[in-house]
Amino acid sequence: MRLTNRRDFLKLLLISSSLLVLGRLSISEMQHAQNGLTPFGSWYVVQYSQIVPDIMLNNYVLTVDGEIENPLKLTYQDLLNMPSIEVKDTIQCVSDPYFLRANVLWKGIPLSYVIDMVKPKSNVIKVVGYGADGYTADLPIEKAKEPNVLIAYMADDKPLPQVHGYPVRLVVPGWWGYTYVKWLVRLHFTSKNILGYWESLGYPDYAKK
Ligand SMILES: Nc1nc2c(c(=O)[nH]1)N[C@H]1C(S)=C(S)[C@@H](COP(=O)(O)O)O[C@H]1N2
Ligand SMILES: [Mo]
Repeated sequence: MRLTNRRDFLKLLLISSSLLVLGRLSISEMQHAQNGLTPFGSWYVVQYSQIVPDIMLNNYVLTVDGEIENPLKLTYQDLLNMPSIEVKDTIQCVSDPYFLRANVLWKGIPLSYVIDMVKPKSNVIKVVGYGADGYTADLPIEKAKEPNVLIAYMADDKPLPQVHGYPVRLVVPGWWGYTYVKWLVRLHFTSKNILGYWESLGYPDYAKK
């Protein structure tokens, strides 16, 4: 009698712990429903400060400066007029890559297109992205030139949600989320080994997942 109870108790334990595991799986399955995309607007949010910039499209300017031949100030409309591509990608935060992740169909301008326009000097080694919240992340110039690295303004065919960087963010497929600068307002080309916010705190500068 006692033994049976104990067995039942163990069974119960086993069942409840497997339910816990199922519970964990079903969250991630929910996230990866429909074309493998995370339901729009339900992705994780990570930001280093409390500030969520509220950028008006009329005021938006992307400054492209540094050691380049043709510095630029691009309006939102300028960006819309440039050739765009779509890239399906998984954005993942380095601090909890299993849960802090989302599958997104991004649309934007290949960063390489803007690099060709501005003509970096031959000694440039990095592009530093600045967010309107003061955040920064750096990319080695070779990574920045890869064809699927985007200056993105759409996610799943809709404008970016405000918390995810509206109106414009970087998208760096294959690299950790901290390189995906939200509320992107400046791209700075440099021959110096500048480190971004998380890179300067010890996260890999070569942020390949
Ligand atoms: N401007 C800005 N961009 C940022 C951050 C930030 O704090 N400020 N956090 C980065 C980090 S650590 C991650 S994981 C992703 C999270 O993007 P999401 O909130 O759209 O999921 O944004 C990155 N881009
Ligand atoms: Mo992150």
